Amino acid sequence: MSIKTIATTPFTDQKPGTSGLRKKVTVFQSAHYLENFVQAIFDTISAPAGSTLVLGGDGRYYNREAIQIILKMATANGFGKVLVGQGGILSTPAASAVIRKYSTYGGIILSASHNPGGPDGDFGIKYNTANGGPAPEKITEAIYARSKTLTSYKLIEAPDMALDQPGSFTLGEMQVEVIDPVADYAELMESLFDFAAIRALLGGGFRLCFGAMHAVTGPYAREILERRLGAPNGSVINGVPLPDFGGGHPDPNLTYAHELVEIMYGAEAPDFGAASDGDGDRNMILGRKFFVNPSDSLAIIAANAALAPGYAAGLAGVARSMPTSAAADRVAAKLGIPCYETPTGWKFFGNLMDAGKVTLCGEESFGTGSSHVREKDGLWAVLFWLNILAKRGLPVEEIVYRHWAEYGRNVYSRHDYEGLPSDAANALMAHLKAQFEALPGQRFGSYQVKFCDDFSYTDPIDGSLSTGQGLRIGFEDGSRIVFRLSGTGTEGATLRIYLEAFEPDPAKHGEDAQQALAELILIANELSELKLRTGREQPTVIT
Ligand code: VG1
Ligand code: CO
Repeated sequence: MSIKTIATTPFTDQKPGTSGLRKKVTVFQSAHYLENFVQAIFDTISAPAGSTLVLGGDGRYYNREAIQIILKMATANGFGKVLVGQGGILSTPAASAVIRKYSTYGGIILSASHNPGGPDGDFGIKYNTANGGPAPEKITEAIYARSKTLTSYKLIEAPDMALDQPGSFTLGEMQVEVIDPVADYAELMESLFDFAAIRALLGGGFRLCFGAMHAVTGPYAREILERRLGAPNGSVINGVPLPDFGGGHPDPNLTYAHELVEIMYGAEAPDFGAASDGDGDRNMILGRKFFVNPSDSLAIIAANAALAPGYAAGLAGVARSMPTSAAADRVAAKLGIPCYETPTGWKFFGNLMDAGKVTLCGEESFGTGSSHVREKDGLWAVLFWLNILAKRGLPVEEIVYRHWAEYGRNVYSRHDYEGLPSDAANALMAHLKAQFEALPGQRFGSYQVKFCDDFSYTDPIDGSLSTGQGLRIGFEDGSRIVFRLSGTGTEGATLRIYLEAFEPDPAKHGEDAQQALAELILIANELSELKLRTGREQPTVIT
């Protein structure tokens, strides 16, 4: 099998966003598009000859084809071995676990996460480094720079490989090892949580429902929740991964995970509900007729961490993305550990975890995780909650209310406006920024502006600076509004408005978040001239 060098012309739009490069499937299918980006990765990382790579994806449409192409390119580029998930499948956290366990040079994850899939849906590709985490900005920027100058890529001509059975094969000089995508991950979970206690809980009449949304977590959830922990068969719904996620939007929130939400808010609702996204790194936690806000979930996990064997020794620190509520900060303060505030996206947590500064990390966007891997981890969060529930013997809702009673409640909501014209969204952000000098000191109803800024972050470990990470308007009483444009969409722009207010009074903790935040919502809409500029009356998704 000879190595071919294929001439190509560079693309100008291969700039990775919040989490890798995401485009329509049709874009990735166009001539040389995937190949160029993969070659840009290989050129940038310059792995020594013979290095090992991990490869897998969330099973979405085009996953199988892309895996075959990348294998042929990996051998032509001198890799010695690729660990590929059976059928081309690896959830994002499982890929991170495999990179770490086998000390590989890095890994390529094929996923557009929570974005819809199918022939007209989205596809994505992401490079993770040897620590198992998403490549930091300096690497993604270098990949982008390389993609703009590339004139050729390398691959071998060979028949497609059979990847549906475990085994070891050769492709050119390279070894391809097809691995069980679940085994290593499940073993890691067993080492962190009290499986015996969870098994006892599930054997004692406690009922759960896990919505896998026809995405990658189905096989993981079945193995761990049903087979290893003894939840009755059928506890995992929509557990068969499908290339188009059954036509759904694999985003575990109250809007898109509606099937699970109907079960959890219906008659005879189970005690615990959870869902995960396309690539298995997000989680939504529900009690019976009760939604746990992801920012609260992070704080509650931090406060109860010692109940899980893997965390009994204590937490080094916690980190949250800037738009995530400060609920975790309050827990950190009480525990006497540091709390870091990073830009949105898991790639900013990696250095803190590698340096041993933090154990738990979280994002308001249904992302929670710890230093057991370097990605957020959906099923891990579900198991953490089950571990807490098993040890405390209280309903989900009661755990949340008791937490608020102890720490106060950071009332929180995110309003997403999806599919806006990019020009309108950019103009809205510019309009907000233009008011920044005049706003401090101004009063709006019961709120007085304390500060405004465009969030920037200096990494405390390597000193790298990231600017333009979201517009913040902070008020004197600690409430705040944050505006950000999404970096994961593939069509137009998505505006995210994050709203947060602190409520110390337990008598008011039962209030609906939208009501409690109503005044802030109005201020946000007015300051941004939202309706005028976008024509929208209502958000697409409210969390
Ligand atoms: C969104 C979330 C962010 C998350 C990212 C990737 O990014 O807000 O918190 O890290 O998705 O998650 P954005 O730029 O659209 O706001 V996933 O599950 O797509 O890997
Ligand atoms: Co995801």
